[in-house]
Amino acid sequence: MTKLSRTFATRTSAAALALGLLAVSTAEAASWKFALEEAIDEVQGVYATQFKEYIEANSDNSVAIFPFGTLGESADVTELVQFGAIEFANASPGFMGSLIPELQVFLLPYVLPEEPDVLADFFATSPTINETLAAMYEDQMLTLIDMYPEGEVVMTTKEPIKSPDDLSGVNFRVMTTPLLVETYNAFGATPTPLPWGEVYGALQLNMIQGQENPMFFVESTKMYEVTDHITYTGHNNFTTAVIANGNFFNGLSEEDQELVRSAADAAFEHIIEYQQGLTEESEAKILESRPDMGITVLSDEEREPFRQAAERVRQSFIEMVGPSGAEVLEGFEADIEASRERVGS
Ligand code: 6CS
Repeated sequence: MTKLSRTFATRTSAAALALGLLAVSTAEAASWKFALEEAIDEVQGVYATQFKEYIEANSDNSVAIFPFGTLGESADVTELVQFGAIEFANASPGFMGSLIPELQVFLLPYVLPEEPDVLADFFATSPTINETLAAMYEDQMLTLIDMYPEGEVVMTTKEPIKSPDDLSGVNFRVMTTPLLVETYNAFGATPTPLPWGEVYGALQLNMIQGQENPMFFVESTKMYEVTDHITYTGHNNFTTAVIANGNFFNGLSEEDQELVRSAADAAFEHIIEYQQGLTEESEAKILESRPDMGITVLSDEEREPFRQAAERVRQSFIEMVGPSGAEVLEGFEADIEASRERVGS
């Protein structure tokens, strides 16, 4: 609905009120709740703001955004969507492996493409994501609305990391998905799954000595105050998903389903563009606040032992998830290849 027709709708509501028909009219305008795993000025907040603006500019519906913490941690907001207490949430695969084991494919090291344009094309077009995995969400009474990357993951630690040996004895925080425990075991660390809200304090108290996240998040959550070294290993890009309650979404009119899909498309385009240069800007801000922060980009040679460890993680994924995992991984890699050819990289 355009802005003009919204004005018209308001006038129609006034007329409906006069005729005693307001209940019918207001039932058409819905108010939806969207919970995030991040703050409003972080990547998920920027996406959700664009999504909200699109919905509100094109319909009578409205979206209320609940940033990280206001309704709980990642696990809490996923449950709220499952119960239908809220309509939308970010639910990153890093927290979803127990519910949908196949989603752990996103956590496999050195599988997602590093080139941003290939990555964006892959998320937008992959049948493995948008059909195979989407059907697995539906089995859990969830509708997959969108998936997008949030940036290259870096390790932040108290001591410099050049090789898996340097991770020996390091309690390394990971998100709660089981495959991340396999990954950091293979990388030589002692993996410690924790919800996000406990990470800063655990680093401060030296209960853990490392964690991984995209650079924008390292900057915005001030990880540079409680860790001293950043290492670019090139092993992954952070993926998030936007989910909706399945009954809610499937019960929407075709028009509203289309509205949500279009809002997600607009927000996807915006968030991909928004992230151009974000890692570099975030690194510069970190160095401004903490000029002595150690920053290391591992060379190809230095990445090699991590790549070899990744082979073992791949085997663990197939053993843990079974034939459906192997099928998803095969589809995933074929879709990445197709994106490479399409983008010409
Ligand atoms: O590491 C985490 O738990 C968090 N990282 C990001 C980039 N977003 C939300 C998530 O909770």
